[in-house]
Amino acid sequence: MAGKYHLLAVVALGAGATALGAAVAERLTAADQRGEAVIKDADGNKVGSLRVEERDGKTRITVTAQGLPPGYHGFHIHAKGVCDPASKDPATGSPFFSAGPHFDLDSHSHPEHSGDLPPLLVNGDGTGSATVTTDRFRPGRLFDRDGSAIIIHAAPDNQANIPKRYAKSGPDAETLKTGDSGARIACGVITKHGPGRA
Ligand SMILES: [Cu+2]
Repeated sequence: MAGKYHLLAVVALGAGATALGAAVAERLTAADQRGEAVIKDADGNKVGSLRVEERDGKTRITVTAQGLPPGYHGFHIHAKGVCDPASKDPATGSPFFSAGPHFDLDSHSHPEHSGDLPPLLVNGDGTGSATVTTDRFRPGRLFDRDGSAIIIHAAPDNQANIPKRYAKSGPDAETLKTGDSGARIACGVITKHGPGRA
């Protein structure tokens, strides 16, 4: 009889451990699907923050910014999680060249890159905020080996919308890469939201 109870206890303990393991795995998975970034300008001043999370099977991106020039700014996720203001684009001199091209899970053109987002509108007082949902990637895809970064550009993003009356052959290669958003004025490395920081 005693042996039977012992066996039951072991089975119950085993089930408990499995449930605990599943709960931990679930939490880690949820954490894998959340990211955040502190956005800084080329002088190292904090100009914003970003949150990335999974919501209803889509990716929700929330940004708040301050201290930026008013107007529309190209706003994209770029392919590498390196925000080095001293890394200059050899063609344009723009800082944060280190963040690489637009984040893309395939080989799309602008504005179909996975990381292409609506432009960020900055108000007269230098603040801006937006919440965007996208189904072009899951948050976990941002945490590949070389990471990813959010970039705010100096100029509006033309979304490669170049009417035929301006360019008979359509947008050129540069426009299809960048949307002519100009220099990179702010950058934030997107890091995984750590477990226990929920
Ligand atoms: Cu960009």
